[in-house]
Amino acid sequence: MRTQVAIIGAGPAGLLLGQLLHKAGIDNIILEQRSASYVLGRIRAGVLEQVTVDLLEQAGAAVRMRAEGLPHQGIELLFGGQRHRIDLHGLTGGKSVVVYGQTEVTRDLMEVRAAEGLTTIYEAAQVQPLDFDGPSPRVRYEKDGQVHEIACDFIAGCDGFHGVCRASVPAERIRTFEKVYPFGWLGLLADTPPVSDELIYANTERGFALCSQRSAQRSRYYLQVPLTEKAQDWSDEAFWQELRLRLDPEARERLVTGPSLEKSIAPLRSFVTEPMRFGRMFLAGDAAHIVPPTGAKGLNLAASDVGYLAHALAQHYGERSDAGLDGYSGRCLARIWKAERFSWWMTSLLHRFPEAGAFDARVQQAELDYIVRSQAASTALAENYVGLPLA
Ligand code: RFL
Ligand code: PHB
Repeated sequence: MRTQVAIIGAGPAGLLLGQLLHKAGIDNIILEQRSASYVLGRIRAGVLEQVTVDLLEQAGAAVRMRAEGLPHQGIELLFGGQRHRIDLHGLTGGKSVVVYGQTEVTRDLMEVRAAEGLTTIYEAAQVQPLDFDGPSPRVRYEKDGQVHEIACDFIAGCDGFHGVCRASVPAERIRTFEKVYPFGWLGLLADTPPVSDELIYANTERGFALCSQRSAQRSRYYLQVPLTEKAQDWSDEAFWQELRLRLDPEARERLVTGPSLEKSIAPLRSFVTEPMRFGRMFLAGDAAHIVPPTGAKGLNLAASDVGYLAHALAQHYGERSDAGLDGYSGRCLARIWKAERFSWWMTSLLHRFPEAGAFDARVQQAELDYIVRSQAASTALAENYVGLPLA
């Protein structure tokens, strides 16, 4: 088998890249180790920046998002028992975000890919990128007990944090930066109306909480928990009780509870790989970087990486210029580090850190109070939250 670009991983990065390349007339094959239904079962991100929305439009995968996505013009910060609105729209000259689940983005991309008749090989085992330093890279994999190889011009490593692409690079050619946080997020999805029209980010003495949503009838909530906790030890009732304790009285009153559709714990981590190109292999999305979810940036960074990569590959094939490919790492990393900074900052601002003392708690409260009272400070939060422009 031969293709121009072999894409490893059918998460949002791989699927969006495949579609953007197809629109540019570049053929590609996606290899995914899991089944399509497994990929769709992972409940993750919920907030899309305008840059991501635009790329989904460009990919021809935005019809349902336009109809069902919920535009949000503000978020609420809850601290000291009170909620304060950050007017994203007003502070950024009219920008907003769209609340639309990663599951739905993935489903839409899978559907357009299938409708175009493009090849995705699910349940591919032992996937291995080979010879990416030379002119003729290959990807080897096993399917139904048989070994296959795909010859290609380029490999796109869109295989997430635990993928094989980054792991295939010799250690001396890669530099990583990492920060692990001493807590995780316990998430719960339920078919109940959201407690508020807008997302609530809560800093409380009992820890962080986030009230998010997927639709007018489906809510997504998160609680900061110690890393020692296990999702199966949390009954739905225990989750709702703890959430109530982290809300303000009005929200507590309005909270509608119900049986969970999903409950899981995600650890929080900041992680960056430099560079993101190794010969003819390019890393994109969580394969190259991780942010803690507090800034809602992970999926959006995956989208902007593949936006840059698709553009660079189109330049390579269309204009015979490698300027975009040569500049890929630098261009991505400039944007990634700003999102890393914002996500780390939002995490530090809103969570309880086990080692923090009374002084740190007062400083955190003072910073929150400053943010909601100062137009300059709330503008800085708003412009990062809606997403910095593409360079
Ligand atoms: P993914 O989604 O992990 O997809 C990688 C795919 O590669 C496959 N794979 C392999 N395939 C073949 N061979 C191998 N050896 C392979 N190894 C792995 C995997 O099976 C998988 O299908 O990475 P991608 O595409 O880069 O997408 C990144 C996003 O999924 C991630 O950044 C976001 O979900 C992060 N995130 C959020 N991002 C936002 O922008 N806004 C949010 O509101 C937001 N909330 C979140 C989040 C992540 C969370 N968790 C659980 C980590 C909330 C949570 C709780
Ligand atoms: C979500 O809805 O899953 C979500 C929303 C905002 C975040 C993180 C996750 O910051």
